[in-house]
Amino acid sequence: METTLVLVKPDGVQRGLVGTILARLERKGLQLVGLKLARPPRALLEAHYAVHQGKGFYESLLAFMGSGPVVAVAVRGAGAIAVVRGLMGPTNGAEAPPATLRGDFGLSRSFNLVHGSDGPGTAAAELALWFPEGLVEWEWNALRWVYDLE
Ligand code: IDP
Ligand code: MG
Repeated sequence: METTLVLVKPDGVQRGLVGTILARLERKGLQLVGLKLARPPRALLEAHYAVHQGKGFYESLLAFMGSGPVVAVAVRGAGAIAVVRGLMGPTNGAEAPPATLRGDFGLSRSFNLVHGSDGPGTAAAELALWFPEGLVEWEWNALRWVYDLE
């Protein structure tokens, strides 16, 4: 099982899409193992987006991400990193296909509602950044209906 970080960005919180986004994750068959509403400090956002430092959109990205609360979600499942990226759709909402979160709810490249870790290394690093207290471990009884366990 993989665990990955999802953020509902400030635009998603402002637009009242937190429940919709959480519902998509849950309905897909991902287990929630971390969930919080947070107002991220600048230092956290700098660490989270270190890979984009120096790019033209970096400062506006940090300003946007610090403009209001975000919802941090840790989800677990088989191939969860790629599954979440698929549910999100590509970066630009105008290009994201229907039935993806970005495709269904936005038209912007900057304000694109969700973040999802892009690989095992970034998932581990981002989970440690956003959930330094650790995740919530629990026995998930729906597992046998979502996966082929044999
Ligand atoms: P991703 O979120 O789909 O992984 P990244 O390339 O990692 O996309 O970019 C991180 C975030 O930075 C994007 O989700 C978006 O909010 C913002 N961003 C990326 N590219 C641009 C751009 O060209 N203009 C403005 N904002 C951008
Ligand atoms: Mg990215």
